[in-house]
Amino acid sequence: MLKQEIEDGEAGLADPAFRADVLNGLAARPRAIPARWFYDRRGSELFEDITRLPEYYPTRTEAALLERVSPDVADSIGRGVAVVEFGSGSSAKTPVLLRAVKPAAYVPIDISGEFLRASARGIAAQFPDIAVEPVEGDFLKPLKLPAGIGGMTRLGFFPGSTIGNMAPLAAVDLLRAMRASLGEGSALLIGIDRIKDADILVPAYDDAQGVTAAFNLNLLERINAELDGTIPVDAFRHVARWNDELARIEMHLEAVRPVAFEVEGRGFAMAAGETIHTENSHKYGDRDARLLLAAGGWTVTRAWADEAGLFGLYLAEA
Ligand code: AVJ
Repeated sequence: MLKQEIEDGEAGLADPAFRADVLNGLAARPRAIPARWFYDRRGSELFEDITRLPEYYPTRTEAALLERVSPDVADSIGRGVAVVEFGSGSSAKTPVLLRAVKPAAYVPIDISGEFLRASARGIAAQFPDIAVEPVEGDFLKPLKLPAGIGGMTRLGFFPGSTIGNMAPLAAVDLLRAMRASLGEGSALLIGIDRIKDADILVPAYDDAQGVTAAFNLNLLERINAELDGTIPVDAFRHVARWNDELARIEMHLEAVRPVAFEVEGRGFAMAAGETIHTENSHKYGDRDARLLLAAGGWTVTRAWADEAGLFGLYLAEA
């Protein structure tokens, strides 16, 4: 069976991990479903649209920053490098780094094999001198890297402030897993979104065009399609709020009226105003970011931010 059929739910066979996360998450108090399940085909398209929104500053700020500092990264790291990208997706930010660093090898890692192979082919065509060796796998666990990059200096690349999706405990686990995968003496280039005024943060996650709302609500559509759900999507609204104590943007789906529905034959009821917590996006000040990296076994050697101080890029060594 094709993987995409499973993802689309056309074959009526749901991913067991999705099923477990949704059923457990809806039964839990507070109700919560992990953010990784946003990214079905439609969700990935909507996220691409989010990155182009006027209110969503992270993607364009990081891209401009990367453009500016890639030559400095190249100087720091030297030659004979293997760039290892964690959760490479479409590898959209990679060419800027590869052009500056001129690595001998590029190892994109992603759980979505289909996406991974397509973007690996694109990079290989664009950079004929770089050996492209994709690894299909879950980067949350230590991974065995291709034997071919054995003698090279490893430069891990983790852009997009994806680390912000994880609570600090999980973020530290991930940084340690990356250290275990890359090995001592390796480097990591990581993008981390900064704490800033709620007037900038909240609109970035609750845009005027309603794209982020559609992205959040699409999770309910996905549950209906893949898990035999009867959720009336119009009974929910998108909520983005800044949790100052925990320094994170939270996204929730709030029931606007009392609602009852089934998922995989199990019944659920929610009162008006009750929410399903769907995402955390943690933000880190400069010292918070350094402490997080240190807890994960990484010492910062260079750090950069855009002029407005919206977004940070860190080069660290294991
Ligand atoms: C992909 C996790 C970095 O937290 O900013 C964007 C996801 N969610 N708008 C983020 C997201 C809503 C994004 N990350």
